[in-house]
Amino acid sequence: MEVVRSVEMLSEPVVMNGVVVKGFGRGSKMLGIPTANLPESSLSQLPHDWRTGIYFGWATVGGKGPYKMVTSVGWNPYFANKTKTVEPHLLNEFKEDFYGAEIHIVMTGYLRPELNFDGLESLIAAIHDDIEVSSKALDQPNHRALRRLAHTSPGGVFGGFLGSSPVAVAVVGVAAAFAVSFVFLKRK
Ligand code: ADP
Ligand code: RBF
Ligand code: MG
Repeated sequence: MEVVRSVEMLSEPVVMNGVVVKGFGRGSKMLGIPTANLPESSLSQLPHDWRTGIYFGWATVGGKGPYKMVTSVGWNPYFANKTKTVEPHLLNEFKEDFYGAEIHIVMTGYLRPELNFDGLESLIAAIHDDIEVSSKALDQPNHRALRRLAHTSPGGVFGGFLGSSPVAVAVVGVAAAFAVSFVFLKRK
Protein backbone atom coordinates (compact mmCIF):
# COMPACT_ATOMS: atom_id res chain seq x y z
CA MET A 1 0.00 0.00 0.00
CA GLU A 2 1.23 3.47 -0.84
CA VAL A 3 1.58 5.74 2.17
CA VAL A 4 1.00 9.41 1.36
CA ARG A 5 2.41 11.99 3.76
CA SER A 6 1.71 15.70 3.67
CA VAL A 7 4.08 17.17 6.33
CA GLU A 8 1.98 20.16 7.38
CA MET A 9 2.96 22.62 10.05
CA LEU A 10 0.06 23.06 12.48
CA SER A 11 -1.33 26.59 12.67
CA GLU A 12 -1.57 26.14 16.46
CA PRO A 13 0.84 23.76 18.20
CA VAL A 14 -0.91 21.43 20.65
CA VAL A 15 0.55 20.81 24.08
CA MET A 16 -0.37 17.74 26.15
CA ASN A 17 0.94 16.25 29.35
CA GLY A 18 0.34 13.32 31.63
CA VAL A 19 1.94 10.45 33.47
CA VAL A 20 3.18 7.60 31.23
CA VAL A 21 0.85 4.60 31.53
CA LYS A 22 0.94 0.97 30.38
CA GLY A 23 -0.56 0.31 26.98
CA PHE A 24 -1.22 -3.04 25.31
CA GLY A 25 2.48 -3.95 25.43
CA ARG A 26 2.69 -4.25 21.65
CA GLY A 27 4.96 -1.31 20.78
CA SER A 28 8.33 -2.74 21.78
CA LYS A 29 7.50 -6.42 21.61
CA MET A 30 5.66 -6.64 18.30
CA LEU A 31 6.93 -3.62 16.42
CA GLY A 32 10.32 -2.86 17.99
CA ILE A 33 9.09 0.73 18.40
CA PRO A 34 8.15 1.63 22.00
CA THR A 35 5.46 4.28 22.53
CA ALA A 36 4.99 6.09 25.85
CA ASN A 37 1.20 6.06 26.21
CA LEU A 38 -0.58 9.05 27.76
CA PRO A 39 -3.45 8.32 30.17
CA GLU A 40 -7.02 8.46 28.88
CA SER A 41 -7.62 11.47 31.16
CA SER A 42 -5.14 13.50 29.06
CA LEU A 43 -7.31 13.16 25.94
CA SER A 44 -9.45 16.09 27.11
CA GLN A 45 -6.42 18.32 26.41
CA LEU A 46 -6.87 17.76 22.68
CA PRO A 47 -8.75 20.51 20.85
CA HIS A 48 -12.39 19.75 20.09
CA ASP A 49 -12.83 17.85 16.78
CA TRP A 50 -9.09 17.16 16.52
CA ARG A 51 -8.46 14.79 13.63
CA THR A 52 -6.78 11.50 14.44
CA GLY A 53 -3.51 10.71 12.69
CA ILE A 54 0.26 10.75 12.92
CA TYR A 55 1.82 13.95 14.32
CA PHE A 56 5.34 15.01 15.25
CA GLY A 57 6.97 17.52 17.56
CA TRP A 58 8.93 17.57 20.80
CA ALA A 59 8.71 15.86 24.19
CA THR A 60 10.26 16.12 27.64
CA VAL A 61 10.24 13.26 30.15
CA GLY A 62 10.78 13.94 33.84
CA GLY A 63 12.07 17.40 32.84
CA LYS A 64 14.69 15.96 30.45
CA GLY A 65 14.80 16.81 26.77
CA PRO A 66 13.27 18.14 24.61
CA TYR A 67 13.59 15.08 22.39
CA LYS A 68 12.17 14.75 18.90
CA MET A 69 8.99 12.69 18.89
CA VAL A 70 6.43 11.24 16.53
CA THR A 71 3.05 10.24 17.88
CA SER A 72 -0.02 8.37 16.80
CA VAL A 73 -3.39 9.76 17.89
CA GLY A 74 -6.37 7.48 17.39
CA TRP A 75 -7.61 3.92 17.36
CA ASN A 76 -4.72 2.05 15.66
CA PRO A 77 -6.92 0.67 12.83
CA TYR A 78 -4.50 -2.20 12.21
CA PHE A 79 -5.28 -3.48 15.71
CA ALA A 80 -8.86 -2.13 15.82
CA ASN A 81 -8.47 -0.68 19.33
CA LYS A 82 -11.65 0.15 21.23
CA THR A 83 -10.12 3.18 22.93
CA LYS A 84 -8.43 6.22 21.47
CA THR A 85 -4.77 6.59 22.44
CA VAL A 86 -2.03 9.20 22.21
CA GLU A 87 1.28 7.32 21.96
CA PRO A 88 4.50 9.24 21.43
CA HIS A 89 7.66 7.48 20.28
CA LEU A 90 10.69 9.52 21.34
CA LEU A 91 13.71 9.68 19.04
CA ASN A 92 16.16 8.90 21.81
CA GLU A 93 17.69 5.76 23.34
CA PHE A 94 16.67 5.36 26.98
CA LYS A 95 18.52 3.00 29.30
CA GLU A 96 15.35 2.18 31.22
CA ASP A 97 11.58 2.32 30.88
CA PHE A 98 9.94 5.41 32.31
CA TYR A 99 6.43 4.34 33.27
CA GLY A 100 4.99 6.78 35.82
CA ALA A 101 7.17 9.69 34.64
CA GLU A 102 5.66 13.04 33.75
CA ILE A 103 5.69 13.53 29.97
CA HIS A 104 5.06 16.81 28.15
CA ILE A 105 4.58 16.86 24.41
CA VAL A 106 4.03 19.57 21.84
CA MET A 107 2.72 18.55 18.44
CA THR A 108 3.94 21.00 15.78
CA GLY A 109 3.29 19.07 12.56
CA TYR A 110 0.94 16.58 10.91
CA LEU A 111 2.07 13.72 8.67
CA ARG A 112 -0.77 11.42 7.65
CA PRO A 113 -3.96 9.69 8.74
CA GLU A 114 -3.80 6.39 10.65
CA LEU A 115 -4.02 3.52 8.19
CA ASN A 116 -4.85 -0.15 8.13
CA PHE A 117 -2.03 -2.21 6.63
CA ASP A 118 -2.01 -5.63 4.94
CA GLY A 119 0.70 -6.90 7.30
CA LEU A 120 2.82 -6.07 10.31
CA GLU A 121 5.90 -5.56 8.11
CA SER A 122 4.21 -2.74 6.16
CA LEU A 123 3.08 -1.05 9.40
CA ILE A 124 6.62 -1.21 10.79
CA ALA A 125 8.13 0.11 7.54
CA ALA A 126 5.64 3.00 7.49
CA ILE A 127 6.49 3.95 11.10
CA HIS A 128 10.22 3.91 10.29
CA ASP A 129 9.57 6.27 7.37
CA ASP A 130 7.44 8.50 9.66
CA ILE A 131 10.39 8.71 12.06
CA GLU A 132 12.80 9.70 9.27
CA VAL A 133 10.47 12.29 7.72
CA SER A 134 9.66 13.78 11.15
CA SER A 135 13.28 13.99 12.18
CA LYS A 136 14.11 15.98 9.03
CA ALA A 137 11.09 18.28 9.44
CA LEU A 138 12.01 18.96 13.07
CA ASP A 139 15.46 20.14 11.97
CA GLN A 140 13.78 23.01 10.10
CA PRO A 141 13.86 26.35 11.97
CA ASN A 142 10.05 26.72 12.11
CA HIS A 143 9.62 23.45 14.04
CA ARG A 144 12.85 23.82 15.98
CA ALA A 145 11.71 27.20 17.31
CA LEU A 146 8.82 25.49 19.12
CA ARG A 147 10.98 23.05 21.12
CA ARG A 148 10.64 25.08 24.30
CA LEU A 149 6.85 24.53 24.31
CA ALA A 150 7.54 20.94 25.37
CA HIS A 151 8.59 22.45 28.71
CA THR A 152 5.24 24.16 29.29
CA SER A 153 3.79 23.00 32.57
CA PRO A 154 0.10 22.95 33.62
CA GLY A 155 0.86 25.93 35.88
CA GLY A 156 0.84 28.18 32.80
CA VAL A 157 3.50 30.72 31.90
CA PHE A 158 4.47 31.49 35.50
CA GLY A 159 4.56 27.83 36.48
CA GLY A 160 6.63 27.12 33.40
CA PHE A 161 9.04 29.91 34.37
CA LEU A 162 9.46 28.61 37.93
CA GLY A 163 9.78 25.05 36.73
CA SER A 164 12.39 26.02 34.16
CA SER A 165 15.38 26.56 36.45
CA PRO A 166 16.53 26.72 40.07
CA VAL A 167 17.82 30.24 39.31
CA ALA A 168 14.28 31.41 38.52
CA VAL A 169 13.06 29.98 41.83
CA ALA A 170 15.93 31.69 43.70
CA VAL A 171 15.27 35.07 42.04
CA VAL A 172 11.56 34.97 42.87
CA GLY A 173 12.34 33.81 46.43
CA VAL A 174 14.83 36.61 47.13
CA ALA A 175 12.49 39.23 45.63
CA ALA A 176 9.65 38.00 47.86
CA ALA A 177 11.90 38.13 50.94
CA PHE A 178 12.84 41.75 50.14
CA ALA A 179 9.21 42.74 49.64
CA VAL A 180 8.16 41.21 52.96
CA SER A 181 11.01 42.79 54.96
CA PHE A 182 10.38 46.16 53.28
CA VAL A 183 6.74 46.18 54.37
CA PHE A 184 7.71 44.95 57.84
CA LEU A 185 10.39 47.67 58.37
CA LYS A 186 8.05 50.43 57.13
CA ARG A 187 5.46 49.52 59.73
CA LYS A 188 7.94 49.88 62.63
P1 ADP B 1 3.04 -0.05 26.27
O1 ADP B 1 2.08 -0.81 25.45
O2 ADP B 1 2.92 -0.33 27.74
O3 ADP B 1 3.00 1.42 25.95
P2 ADP B 1 5.46 -0.25 24.70
O4 ADP B 1 5.99 -1.54 24.17
O5 ADP B 1 4.84 0.71 23.74
O6 ADP B 1 4.48 -0.62 25.86
O7 ADP B 1 6.68 0.43 25.47
C1 ADP B 1 6.50 1.72 25.97
C2 ADP B 1 7.44 2.04 27.11
O8 ADP B 1 8.81 1.92 26.70
C3 ADP B 1 7.27 3.50 27.51
O9 ADP B 1 6.23 3.66 28.45
C4 ADP B 1 8.63 3.84 28.09
O10 ADP B 1 8.64 3.56 29.48
C5 ADP B 1 9.59 2.90 27.36
N1 ADP B 1 10.44 3.53 26.33
C6 ADP B 1 11.78 3.28 26.18
N2 ADP B 1 12.28 3.98 25.16
C7 ADP B 1 11.27 4.71 24.62
C8 ADP B 1 11.20 5.65 23.53
N3 ADP B 1 12.27 5.96 22.79
N4 ADP B 1 10.00 6.22 23.26
C9 ADP B 1 8.91 5.89 23.99
N5 ADP B 1 8.91 5.02 25.04
C10 ADP B 1 10.09 4.43 25.37
N1 RBF C 1 -1.22 2.00 14.09
C1 RBF C 1 -2.07 1.73 13.07
O1 RBF C 1 -2.94 0.89 13.21
N2 RBF C 1 -1.98 2.40 11.86
C2 RBF C 1 -1.03 3.33 11.64
O2 RBF C 1 -0.99 3.91 10.55
C3 RBF C 1 -0.10 3.63 12.70
N3 RBF C 1 0.88 4.55 12.52
C4 RBF C 1 1.75 4.80 13.56
C5 RBF C 1 2.76 5.74 13.37
C6 RBF C 1 3.65 6.01 14.39
C7 RBF C 1 4.75 7.01 14.18
C8 RBF C 1 3.54 5.35 15.65
C9 RBF C 1 4.49 5.63 16.77
C10 RBF C 1 2.53 4.43 15.83
C11 RBF C 1 1.62 4.15 14.81
N4 RBF C 1 0.61 3.22 14.96
C12 RBF C 1 -0.25 2.94 13.94
C13 RBF C 1 0.31 2.67 16.29
C14 RBF C 1 0.91 1.34 16.59
O3 RBF C 1 0.06 0.35 16.09
C15 RBF C 1 1.01 1.27 18.13
O4 RBF C 1 1.99 2.16 18.55
C16 RBF C 1 1.29 -0.11 18.62
O5 RBF C 1 0.20 -0.93 18.36
C17 RBF C 1 1.58 -0.12 20.12
O6 RBF C 1 0.54 0.38 20.86
MG1 MG D 1 2.98 2.13 23.95
